[in-house]
This record gives sequence, structure tokens and C-alpha cells, in this order.
Amino acid sequence: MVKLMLALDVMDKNKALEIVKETSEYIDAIKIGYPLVLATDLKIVKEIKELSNKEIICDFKVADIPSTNEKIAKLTLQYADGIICHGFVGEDSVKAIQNIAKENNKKVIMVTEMSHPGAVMFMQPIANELAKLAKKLGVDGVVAPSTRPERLKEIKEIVGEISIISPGIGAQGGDLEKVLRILSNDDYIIVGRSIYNSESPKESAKMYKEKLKNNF
Ligand code: NUP
Repeated sequence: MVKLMLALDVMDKNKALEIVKETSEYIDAIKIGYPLVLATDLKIVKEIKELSNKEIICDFKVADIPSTNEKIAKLTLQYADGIICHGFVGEDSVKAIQNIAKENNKKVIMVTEMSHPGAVMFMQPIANELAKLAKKLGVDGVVAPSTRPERLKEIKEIVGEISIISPGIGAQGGDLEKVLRILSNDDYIIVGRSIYNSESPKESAKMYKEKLKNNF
């Protein structure tokens, strides 16, 4: 079954913990990014891991020189199960993160093409190359857009067995039915606002989980 990753981009600690408790029976993984970490601190990652016992991925889109990437990865992977990085900064920068991840048995997920409209400007033209780099480096996952199913399909064909983490369902208007025809078991959809901003995050997470179970 395709897995459900909750993007927990709320900026209040209690709200974050509440949403995790409410939705945990329906979600497979939690993605924590800058909004929540900057509003609280990095230890929120540890707290949410302990509370949920889910896979926790930090979406820090790390994009620096190798030695700085290494420091960011060390700090993040003390608590998180995986970290999202950019590939456009080059092979050495990604490898620096992979080295830290391997030592700790953690995941590195690399962005190929982003899901927002602006990604067609600079990212789309190099996204297939980034997908090839991801495959060459043997990263544990790639981010590819649910908002452009034809691009999702192309990127999936390039990366082969590497798992896909796909944002864009819900608030960004991605078509879940089309996306589920492309994704396979062990891939993930990421859903944020349409769960945590809904009247009942629990019911919304349940609805997505059921769609994934029934393959729509
Ligand atoms: O290409 C990307 N698009 C994207 O939306 C790469 C991402 N990491 N994200 C993240 O996925 C985004 O920062 C947010 O955390 C989540 C999507 O949330 P939502 O649009 O479902 O609210």
C-alpha cells in the first residue's frame, strides 16, 4: 500500500502534539520542516518521535557545501529517521549527508522536481538529471510532484526501485487517483494542510488512509 506521510507544518507545539495524537492511527510517517522546528526547537522532533513511534522525516531541504551539510545532518539525525536534501548542489554535498546517515542507519531523501508552479522555471529542466544522480548515489528516496503526474511518472521510471515521496495532494490540487496509478507500495504521498487545517484532522487522515487502502 502507498503510505501516508503527514506534513506537520503547524507553528504551535501543543497543536502539533494534538494533531499527532489524533491522526496517528491513520498515518505512516510524519514530516517535520522549518515551520515547526523554528517555532519551537529541534527537540520537538524527538518529542514527536517518542509520542508517535512513527517514521519521522525532517524536511530541511539541505543545500550547502559538504562540511555544512554534514553538520546539519548530524544534528538532525540524532532524532529523525531521515532527512530531505537538495541534489542541485552536487554529488559531494549529497554524499556528505549520506555518510552521516549510513553511520546512523538513517534515510536520505533527495528532491528532484518540486510540486509548486515555480518549479518549472529552474528545477524541471534539470529534474531528470537529478533523478539520475539520486539513482547513481543510491539515496533512500526522492521527492517528486503529485501536481504533475506525467513528471512523477517520468521521474519514477528513472529512479526505478527508489521510493518516491510525493507532495501536492490536497491543498496543492494534485489528483490522487492519477497519482495512485503511478506510485507503488512503499512510496508515500505527503499531505499537510488538508489534514491539519481541516475541521477534523482525524477524519481527514482517515479519509486519505482509506483511499490509499482501496487504491482510490
Ligand atoms: O516539492 C515539494 N513540495 C512540497 O509541497 C517538496 C516539499 N517538501 N513540499 C512540502 O510538502 C511542503 O513544504 C509541505 O511541507 C508539504 C506539502 O504540504 P501541503 O501542500 O499538503 O500543505
